[in-house]
Amino acid sequence: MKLLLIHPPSSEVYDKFKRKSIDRLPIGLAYIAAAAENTGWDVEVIDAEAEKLALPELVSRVNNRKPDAIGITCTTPLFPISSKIASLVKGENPDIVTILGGPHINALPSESLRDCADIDFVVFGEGEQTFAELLESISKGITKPAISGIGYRQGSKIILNSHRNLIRNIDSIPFPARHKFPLEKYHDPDRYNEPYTLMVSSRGCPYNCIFCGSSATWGRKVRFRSADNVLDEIDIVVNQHGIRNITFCDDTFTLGKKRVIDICSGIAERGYNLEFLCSSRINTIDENRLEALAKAGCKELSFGIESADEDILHILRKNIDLQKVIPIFEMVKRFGIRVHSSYILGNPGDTRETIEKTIEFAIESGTDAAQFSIMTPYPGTPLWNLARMEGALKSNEYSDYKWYYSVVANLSEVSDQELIDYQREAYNRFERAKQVKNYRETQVAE
Ligand code: B12
Ligand code: SF4
Repeated sequence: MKLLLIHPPSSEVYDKFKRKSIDRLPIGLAYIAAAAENTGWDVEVIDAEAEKLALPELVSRVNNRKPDAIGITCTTPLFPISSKIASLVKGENPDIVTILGGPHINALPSESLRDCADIDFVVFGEGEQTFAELLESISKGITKPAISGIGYRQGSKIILNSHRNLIRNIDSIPFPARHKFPLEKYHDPDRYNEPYTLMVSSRGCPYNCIFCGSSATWGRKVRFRSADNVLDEIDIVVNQHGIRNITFCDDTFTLGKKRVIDICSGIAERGYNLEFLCSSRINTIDENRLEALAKAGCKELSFGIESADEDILHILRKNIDLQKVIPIFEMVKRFGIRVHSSYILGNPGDTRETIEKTIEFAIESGTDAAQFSIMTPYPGTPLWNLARMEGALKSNEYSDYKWYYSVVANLSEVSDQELIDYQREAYNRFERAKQVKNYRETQVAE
């Protein structure tokens, strides 16, 4: 049996907003590919984003390959295009089984089936075991599989099976099937070393920020891979794929001090000569971890700060101490590691004053790079529930859920247009301030 896995072309959604395309390994799909390979299905992948395929070209490629089933991964802004792919494929060949998975489906499984009649199955939650079982059922011709973690349609009724328990020991999960993906097409937007890949060393986050969609997939408990298991995967990516640069896309890579230090010491001892980026939090970093990270080749740490207003941070349940942010940034930089930090504009309760304060904070904080997003209530988050309760959801068009230059629900005290202007202005002001600072530094050096 033949399976085709698809990473949809997100540039169709993002190009309008002049965002760079996202040429990165779709790592969830790579895990799914590995799980599918173990079932004996013949697995192929089309990364339409990396290959810059427009929809007609993608669909004709699918038709040429004549798969028995296709699996598409999607976040919320990519749900419309993913559904469209399912419909176009079905339109040409109704026998192809269409399966959708990914963060949007994890949050809204039955709504996704309702929203697109051409999706045969949704897989929600941690996907590996569910997908492997579903493929087995499909190859046996079972039309109503009794498998937890799936949904499907029976006549006009939508059937949602029970939720699947998370895999207890995540060391047991097969490594992502990178050999199926066009690794040479993936680029690190910050242009550190290449070849470049993504890796995940833990699943989940114990925090509770109201805007975050992570728990819709992973719950509130973190499961860590052992340092040895992570190092085994690094061994493969370095020695088989020649990788020189990794982004660890854990929710918070620096959680669990001993494990972080063990992974970093392992990287340093093995002399991989790697560069890597990872995420942190103001309360999960210290000198010991920084020393280990720097020795192992960490070039950048990213921090979610979100707002420079204590009350707003409280509303967001961010649980960080604002007073510690600048001293921590300074400490990180002392170890030769760049700081990236992200901020949200248009939070519940945000006013012109709090937004100004946030932008000024980002400029003054010493962060090397900053991301300013417009508050977006992703399905399944407490923020989404709040926006719905307040009747504030303006758009049912999921391609608008992208943080950039569009306002899906405005719970702040400033207008939509002002938020969009503030986002542009925040980037401009941040860049201008950086240029001035760099200029001053070169003058002093000369
Ligand atoms: C790293 C990351 C990124 C990276 C790289 C993503 C990549 N190439 O994989 C970058 C920076 C590019 C990125 C971009 C965006 N991201 Co992001 N990202 C993450 C993050 C932190 C980790 C993703 C990850 O590694 N997951 C690990 C893998 C194993 O999990 P997974 O992809 O969910 O896959 C599992 C299941 O979902 C399922 N599955 C997935 N695909 C499929 C397909 C099939 C067929 C099946 C059966 C199952 C299945 O099985 C997988 C294995 O168990 C998550 C937070 C999180 N912890 O999930 C946010 C997250 C996924 N991102 C989010 C968002 C919003 C975005 C952006 C929209 C932001 C923006 N405005 O630009 C874009 C969208 C990009 C796109 N093309 O869709 C939201 C998604 C919410 C939602 N409902 O859509 C999350 C949850 C973060 C949040 N704070 O809410 N992201
Ligand atoms: S935003 Fe970061 S810290 Fe907050 S819950 Fe999500 S992953 Fe955890």
